[in-house]
Amino acid sequence: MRVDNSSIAAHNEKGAKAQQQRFSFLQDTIPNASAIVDKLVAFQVAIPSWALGTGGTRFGRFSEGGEPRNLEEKIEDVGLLHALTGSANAISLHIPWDIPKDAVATKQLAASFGLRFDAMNSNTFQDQAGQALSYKFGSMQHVNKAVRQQAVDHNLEVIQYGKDLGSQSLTVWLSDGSCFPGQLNFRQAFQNTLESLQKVYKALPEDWKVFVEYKAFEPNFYSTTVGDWGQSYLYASKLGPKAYTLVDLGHHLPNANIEQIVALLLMEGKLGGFHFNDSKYGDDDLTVGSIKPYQLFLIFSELVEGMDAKGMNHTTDLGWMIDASHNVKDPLEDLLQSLDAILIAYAQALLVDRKALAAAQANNDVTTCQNILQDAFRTDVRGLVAQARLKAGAAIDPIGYFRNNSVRGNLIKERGKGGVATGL
Ligand code: PSV
Ligand code: MN
Repeated sequence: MRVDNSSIAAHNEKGAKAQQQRFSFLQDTIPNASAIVDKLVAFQVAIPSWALGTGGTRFGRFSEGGEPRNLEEKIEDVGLLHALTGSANAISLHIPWDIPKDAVATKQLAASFGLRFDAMNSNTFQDQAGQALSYKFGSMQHVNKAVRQQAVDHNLEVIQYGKDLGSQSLTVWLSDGSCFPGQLNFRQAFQNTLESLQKVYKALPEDWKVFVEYKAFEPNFYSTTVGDWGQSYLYASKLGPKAYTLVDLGHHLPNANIEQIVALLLMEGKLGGFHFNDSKYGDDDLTVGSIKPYQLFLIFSELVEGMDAKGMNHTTDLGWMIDASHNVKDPLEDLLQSLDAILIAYAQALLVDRKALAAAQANNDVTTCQNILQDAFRTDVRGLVAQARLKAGAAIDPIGYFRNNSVRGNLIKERGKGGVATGL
């Protein structure tokens, strides 16, 4: 299903007057409102191919209907998100869930929606049908060299798929670890993993990056071999300049100060990419900004400050991606909400008066420091985000469009009620 421009124009016409009033108020109250809108227009977030169907838990899965049945339909869905928001111009594939049968045609289809291929994701956390050796006791950390080599070979294959599609990065998330004390020799597991990653790193094309994603626990519950940012940073440093740490917001122990982690990784030039989501308890994969919006803002505040300090391009110098799952919401509506939350937090971070904050910090004026951040956070920037969408030719109110135009209903008509998209 393709969204035609005229239906977006009709939608925007209805909301135009209210938006104009909202934006002109913001222009009066925020000195750099138009410059912020331009930054919002430029900002793009990749959508994971595995988040387009309804997620589930080990207890059950409740399909929304009209889920994409193949890679082509997943690309269509991301095209739809991009048409409605103007801020989702890439798709990130997980192999082997989404192997392109014909890379040229797949690339062409994506391009017809204005999409490119973001990071490629390997999967050595599940056994596949016909696979020679099992990952039950890990992949790159495994005590058996042949299993480690199988995991390396899989990653090389993923790089090849990515090269064919024009991707320029590989994300490696390993579920490797142990469930009980004594099960693993930690140093050996680390060294095996490092050696395996080094083989993958060697095969990386010149203009590619590899992101080493960490996660505190699950599916292993005693130790994880890439368990936190320190371990990821160790691997990334030992691997070389094309290796970076990837921060998935849900992969920390409760109450971790993610904004501080981000600030330091950025300072060291080792922050590579992001997986946005939100959580209450663990790796809940909830809608971005739905539980801890202030934390999301604080993270963006560090990102903006840290990237500006290094003269980095906000849009292109880090890999931005959503990694969420939806048990009780329409996946497309959920992704629209996530994209909105990301842009809101980014816009608020752009509002922070950096000079005043630095001065207050230098004076140990704690009250003013807090007020400066909270002033920005408490500013209603939704009119700026809507203005950016309008400027990009997208919908002022994407969820309003989605509902008024019965998008899910049309997808169900087209694809059927019972389909279940591949993924977790
Ligand atoms: C693991 O929990 C993770 O965050 C990794 O990024 C995986 O690739 C993805 O989720 C799989 O669902
Ligand atoms: Mn992730």
